[in-house]
Amino acid sequence: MNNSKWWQQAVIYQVYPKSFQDSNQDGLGDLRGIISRLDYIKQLGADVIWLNPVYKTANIDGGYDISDYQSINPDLGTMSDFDALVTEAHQRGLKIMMDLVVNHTSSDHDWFKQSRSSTDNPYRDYYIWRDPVDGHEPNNWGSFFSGPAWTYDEQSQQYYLHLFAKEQPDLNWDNPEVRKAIFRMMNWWAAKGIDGFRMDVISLISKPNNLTDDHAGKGQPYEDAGQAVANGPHVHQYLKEMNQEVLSKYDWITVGETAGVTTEQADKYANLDGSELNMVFQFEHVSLDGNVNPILGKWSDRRVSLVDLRENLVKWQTQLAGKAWNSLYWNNHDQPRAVSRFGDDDPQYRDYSAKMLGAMLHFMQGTPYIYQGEELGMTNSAWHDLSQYRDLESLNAYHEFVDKEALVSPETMLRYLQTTSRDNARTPMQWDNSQYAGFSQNKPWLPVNDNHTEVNAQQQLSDSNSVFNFYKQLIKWRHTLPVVTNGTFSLITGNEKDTEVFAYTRQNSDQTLLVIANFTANQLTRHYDIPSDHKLIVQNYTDDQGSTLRPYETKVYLYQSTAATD
Ligand code: TEU
Repeated sequence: MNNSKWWQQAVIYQVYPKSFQDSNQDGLGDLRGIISRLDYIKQLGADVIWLNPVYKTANIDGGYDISDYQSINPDLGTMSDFDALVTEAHQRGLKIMMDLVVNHTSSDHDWFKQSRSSTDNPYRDYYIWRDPVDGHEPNNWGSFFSGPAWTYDEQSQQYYLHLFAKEQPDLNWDNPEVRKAIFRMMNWWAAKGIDGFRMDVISLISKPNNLTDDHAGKGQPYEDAGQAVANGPHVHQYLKEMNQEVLSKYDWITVGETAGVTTEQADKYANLDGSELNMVFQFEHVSLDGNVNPILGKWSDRRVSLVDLRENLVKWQTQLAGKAWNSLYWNNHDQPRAVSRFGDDDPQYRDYSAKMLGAMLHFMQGTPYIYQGEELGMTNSAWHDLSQYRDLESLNAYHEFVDKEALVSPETMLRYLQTTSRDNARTPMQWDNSQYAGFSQNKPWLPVNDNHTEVNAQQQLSDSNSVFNFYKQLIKWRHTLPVVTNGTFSLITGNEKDTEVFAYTRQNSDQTLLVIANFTANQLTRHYDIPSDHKLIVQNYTDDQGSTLRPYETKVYLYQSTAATD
């Protein structure tokens, strides 16, 4: 018996619409393109599609700068295409989760145009305006996308706050009218039949009471405002209000993108009592390789050690157990490709390590996310030229650290972009080995990865040993074995110090899973107690060599819990 909620047993497939499938041959992915690939997502076995923003946008930040919440970006299609997508998805038993971006709007949104038009406009208080202090910005906060988090408006002689680009002004959630307008908009989408929301930077919506200087320690030129703003004084009040006004009315999936959240805070955002959201989507395990230099922040080419990675993952597994719910992911549209970052994208090990990472993640507790192309083992783009990049975060960082401040050499920064840029994940989906990978017949907006001739869906669908078919199995096990959802997580005794292998169990009163993952290209020997009545349900080599673990080998054993506890 599995008493879990549907979204605890579900697997999410994330679609970045601009890079998934082009149907009208303009080099940009679109909604009709997604419709044409629904059977592929269904074949994989995922339950929910998370769509990155599809709304009207000024297109400064990949659609995260919305100029109208209730219309569709014409580059992607029309509202009737969107309705068709929902209908076609539902016909196949797939759900649609939209992106909700309400920490900020685009500066092209009508609310902001009104707001900046004069200090007494009724929309003035929809955003966060402050007088200059000594002729400068009101405080020392920096934008996540470089430079100050404040921009001066000549006409009204005040600064407005933008934690991201200056074209992404922050909404003032302390204004009840703002909250009402957002909740109204969410209910409007509900009436269109969507199945939930992933909420962009929702942990940042409630700003500290007095917007005083931050002392995070980054130093010059502007401080990282993330910690100062995350989990602000009213965030839980506002989410409870959202829950009452909107979420509680629907059987939705609701995911809070919660940068800067701790496990204690997660108990509030994603408490199993259902008072706020279903689950958090947090960043700790994907932040461990950054911050080598606080000024450079995420920009580095360091690899995280298995010991640090495991310690973090285990913390989230054990501290949320029975209280709150977490998302499981290796990559998304903001993060480098999983196999390049945590595995080995050398053709010799690419498939083995992609499968190993998949198994390791999918048997943990939480709701797993597969980012488009991960199920094929798609890799980072490995570009050598700045002109190939489009992402504003990457371009701004290059200009700040190389051109303006001369902190790093062009070669070093290009290497950091190769490992860390968001564009690594945004290259077009690799459907086949044709010139533009079956994504489009015309030159795509971002270059296709050269390795699409080897790494593509067409090849993998016909190969029973492919990464795609391995992921399909992982999803099938989650759907059939309750222990994957509800089992207690435990690290194998002694594993916390192992620098090469991650080994854990999941156990409920009926069954136990033992998951073993070799994180290295070395052949290793490890002895684990495995009852004789076991079944080997998942493996990425064709035979079982007992205590010998080959490069990136992963094995998942299933056995009766009674045998394990004897
Ligand atoms: O990202 C939030 C966020 O925390 C980013 O700063 C993230 O850490 C960074 O992009 C990683 O390099 C969300 C969206 O996922 C992202 O695409 C948007 O650009 C951002 O919010 C602003 O809406």
